[in-house]
Amino acid sequence: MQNKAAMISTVIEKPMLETLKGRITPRVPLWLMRQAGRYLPEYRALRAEAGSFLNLCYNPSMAAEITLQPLRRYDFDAAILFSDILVIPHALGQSLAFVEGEGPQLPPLEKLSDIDRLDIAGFESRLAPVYQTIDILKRELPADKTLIGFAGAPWTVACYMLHGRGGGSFARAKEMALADSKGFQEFLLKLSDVTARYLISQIRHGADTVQLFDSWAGLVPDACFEDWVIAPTKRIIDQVRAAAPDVPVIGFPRQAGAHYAAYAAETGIAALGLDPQADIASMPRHVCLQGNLDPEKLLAGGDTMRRAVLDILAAAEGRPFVFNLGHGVIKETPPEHVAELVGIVRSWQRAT
Ligand code: 1CP
Repeated sequence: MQNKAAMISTVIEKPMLETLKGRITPRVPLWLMRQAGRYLPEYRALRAEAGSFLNLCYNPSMAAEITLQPLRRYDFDAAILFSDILVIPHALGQSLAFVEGEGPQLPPLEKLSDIDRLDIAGFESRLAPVYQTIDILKRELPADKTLIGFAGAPWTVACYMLHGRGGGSFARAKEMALADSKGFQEFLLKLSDVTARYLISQIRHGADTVQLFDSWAGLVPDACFEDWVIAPTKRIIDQVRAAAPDVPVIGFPRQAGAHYAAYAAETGIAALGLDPQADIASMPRHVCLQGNLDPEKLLAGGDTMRRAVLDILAAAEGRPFVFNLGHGVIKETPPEHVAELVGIVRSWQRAT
């Protein structure tokens, strides 16, 4: 009996995980950034019940439920842990509030060296609810689904820690970084080490892969890209690989433009997340690709979306590719458009 059980378990495959590892599977794996969230009425209902966004993130049964909500509606290949990139500064002791309609707000650090005053020792225990969420998901997710853990990349998290709020410019973070490049490098390396620890813990609890969101990579001056984006990402990946050599890491340096190739060549990522501006045909061939569909096309739906989806599938044919958006689902997106998108990807046939 034991042998039979072992045989069966080897047959079960996770198409998304296989693809990240460089295989071309018959099924093009599909998930969407922000697939759980405000466009879903069942998310909005739980969010209202929880009272605050952070309560949701730190409540394992609610966070697991939200993670699973999109998979109950759609034939996705992966679930992404429901949490936020800002739990790292929060777990380091920086206070954080998500203000309705305004996004996250943190009291910005006064100086770069303030990172040494943060509570690195207490950080893992504050994140325990996130690991408990993963424990629940590991039990509840079907065996063919891939569980994605994640963290913000150091530059993007530093933007919020130093500027204090979102909204796109992060002028204060950039000013502080440029004024003291050595101090900022140390800041990023410290953040890299806690981020690596966080991702390794997610993997130990059962994440099959992890994604690093560098949402604000496009704000980095060209001359600083190597130091602010590539070096910290490589440092994280080296540590994750040493602890978990088989776990592929997805890197998403949004709006990295001409730097995509160096990022893929130097960081050690297994898969490269593409924003809508990235051109699939000119991307490096040694990594898996993911993403690229403009979230506005999903918002629009209909023929506009169909044409964009088919163009992407054709451009990525013949290489390991995970279908996804080039950024998160826009909150006004009708849930039926997501169903339509899944239908198009599922009915598409590979060239033989
Ligand atoms: O209900 C609400 O009001 C909260 C909205 C919300 C949600 C649903 C926030 C606040 N975060 C999230 C979840 C979230 N955030 C996930 C969950 C998993 C999924 O994808 O389904 C993930 C992976 C993130 C990651 C995240 N948070 C990023 C990186 C990806 C990206 O969108 O660029 C960033 C930059 C954040 C910060 C953040 N958290 C929330 C908001 C509104 C923002 C952006 C603020 C800004 O514009 O600067």
